[in-house]
Amino acid sequence: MKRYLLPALLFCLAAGAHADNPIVTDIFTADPAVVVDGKRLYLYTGRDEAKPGETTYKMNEWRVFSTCDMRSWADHGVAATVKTFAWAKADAFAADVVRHKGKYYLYAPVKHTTIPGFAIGVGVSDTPTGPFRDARGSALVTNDMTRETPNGWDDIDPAVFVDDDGQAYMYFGNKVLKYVKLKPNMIELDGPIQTVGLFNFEEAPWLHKRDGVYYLSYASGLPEVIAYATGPSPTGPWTYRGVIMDKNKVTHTIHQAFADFNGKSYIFYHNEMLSGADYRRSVAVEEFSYGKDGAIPHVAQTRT
Ligand code: FUB
Repeated sequence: MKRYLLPALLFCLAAGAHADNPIVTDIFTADPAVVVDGKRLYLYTGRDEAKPGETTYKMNEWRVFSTCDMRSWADHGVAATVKTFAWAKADAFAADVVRHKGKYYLYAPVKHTTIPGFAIGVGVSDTPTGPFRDARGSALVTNDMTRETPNGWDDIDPAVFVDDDGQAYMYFGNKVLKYVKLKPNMIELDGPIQTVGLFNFEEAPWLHKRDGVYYLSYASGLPEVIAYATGPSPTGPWTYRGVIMDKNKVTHTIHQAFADFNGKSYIFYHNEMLSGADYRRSVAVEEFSYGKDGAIPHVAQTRT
């Protein structure tokens, strides 16, 4: 049965396990991030606008969708664009959204107009669907050329985790994983940027906590697989736990996010199933169960 994608009508069909992949079929979506807020799960994605045959990312905006049953999805449209940040010029790469004290914060990597490479901006909104406005008027993290990677992608893929004590941490990076504490206002750094040694880290960090265990998942290698490590705190030390999902058939990236929702556990990711092309990706989701020891099992992609 096909999932229903509705223009922001917030009602639910019968509850049930998730149905078809990919979640969105009228545009190409990539880089999922999720927020569970009350009875709804909000899915944030980038949008791939590359034309057939193009071999670079064309990404200008972030979109938002929501569901109450993992079956019927509402399309809330554009949450933010590159133009949300007056200091940015291009490349709406993988963003993350967190809810904190009744507000929603979007952490977004974009190319800076004057500083080479990527920078990370923060948007804020009173609602999960946005639109988000620039919370600072300047980038939260800008490129420090002393730690720049050759492709200028050193500061991409922010993922923000707020621990039970209210302390927020932002993880980000390409090839080298970094993290930094955020101040309680969520829009300023609190202390120095630290680096983390993590086995075969490529990009797309995601931090979640379950039963007192911190799970740090990430895209590993190139083509990417989804791998993870666990630790006793948001800053580790991290123990490598293995591969969760194998590489895609065509798309060299995979970019995961996790959520527990309505008593079930889900992993979101992207692949090429709608287009067959690397730069025209689609977000998909799989349900899984943690092992008795808390391990995340190997998860296969479903293609129907
Ligand atoms: O979508 C552009 C980039 O590709 C993201 O920032 C990475 O995570 C990879 O998915």
